[in-house]
Amino acid sequence: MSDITIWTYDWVPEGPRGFVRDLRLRWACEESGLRYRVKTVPFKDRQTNHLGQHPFGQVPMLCDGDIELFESGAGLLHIARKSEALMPGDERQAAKVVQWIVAALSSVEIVTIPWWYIEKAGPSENPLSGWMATRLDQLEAVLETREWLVSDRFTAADLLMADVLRDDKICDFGSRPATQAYVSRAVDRPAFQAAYDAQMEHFSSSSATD
Ligand SMILES: N[C@@H](CCC(=O)N[C@@H](CS)C(=O)NCC(=O)O)C(=O)O
Repeated sequence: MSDITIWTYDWVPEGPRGFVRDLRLRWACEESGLRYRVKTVPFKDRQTNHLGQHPFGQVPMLCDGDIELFESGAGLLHIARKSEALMPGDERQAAKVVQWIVAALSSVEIVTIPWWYIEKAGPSENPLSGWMATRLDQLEAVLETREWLVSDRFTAADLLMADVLRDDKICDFGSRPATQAYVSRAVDRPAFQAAYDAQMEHFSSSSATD
């Protein structure tokens, strides 16, 4: 019996809906067949209002019984360890899943997020475009050789890597057919669609505002 609670904001503006990182945890629960409930902290005054749960005032947080975690990667790993659906039982394959989860966060997202913010800010030359292109080309070379990152099947590593890459600005920056097909395969999964729809419904039905 699962006792998982995913914490997110009570409301966010329309722009980030569908991309708030509680979606990573919702998606992981959906893939694993684990039931979860959602609780919220106010978006308003977020910098200070839940520092007891998250030292940076962000979301998501995850509770499972008496385990309390912040950081979507930590929450994802916790959920993934509960089921073979996201984490292979074989120790070597599981280590590779952890490796690619860390890579998604600290080698790919570390480039995509600042690049995305600069790109969104305006028409001037984005100083991170060279770094971004190199990193995405390197990943493209990997994805040209395999359908999924580890074990010839979808794992938590793909969940996170695809979530890092799935924004249109990122996915459409240059032509990388293997990466684009990889992201499509991931987001076409029913578990992603269920998680996405649940997040959209959560924010659109909220009566809270900024
Ligand atoms: N490294 C963190 C990043 C968390 C993060 O950026 N959360 C966003 C929502 S997706 C947030 O809370 N933004 C509000 C803010 O930073 O004030 C994680 O992966 O959990």
